[in-house]
Amino acid sequence: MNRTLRPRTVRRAALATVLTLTASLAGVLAGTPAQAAESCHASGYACLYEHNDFHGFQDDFRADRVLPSRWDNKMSSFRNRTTCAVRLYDSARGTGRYVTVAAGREVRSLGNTFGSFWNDRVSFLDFCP
Ligand SMILES: [Ca+2]
Repeated sequence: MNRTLRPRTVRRAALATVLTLTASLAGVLAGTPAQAAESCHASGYACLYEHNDFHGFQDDFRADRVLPSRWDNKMSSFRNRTTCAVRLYDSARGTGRYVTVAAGREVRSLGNTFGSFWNDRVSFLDFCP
């Protein structure tokens, strides 16, 4: 081997290593938080899902509200990424029956957790009741 080629060879090897590590790191960063692929914000929001196990349509809200028509009586799972409890009401007026999801908790199936009544039932969100 010619000594003058060695540094270049070493640099190439080092560059290849850096590129490999960068690609690996990018893969890790892209793959680590499952949330990254979702529309749900990491914190400060309540995340609604159309189906159980956080599947289907999803959206996030962070203030008391009547759910828009696309969400009215449609939600099946829920993540509370706020620092407050969130009450989920059947009534769009935010009165009557409700269930409460504590701060930081998630519910994979409203129907399984709170009873089948609560699947596709929620019409109003009440933050920090
Ligand atoms: Ca309802």
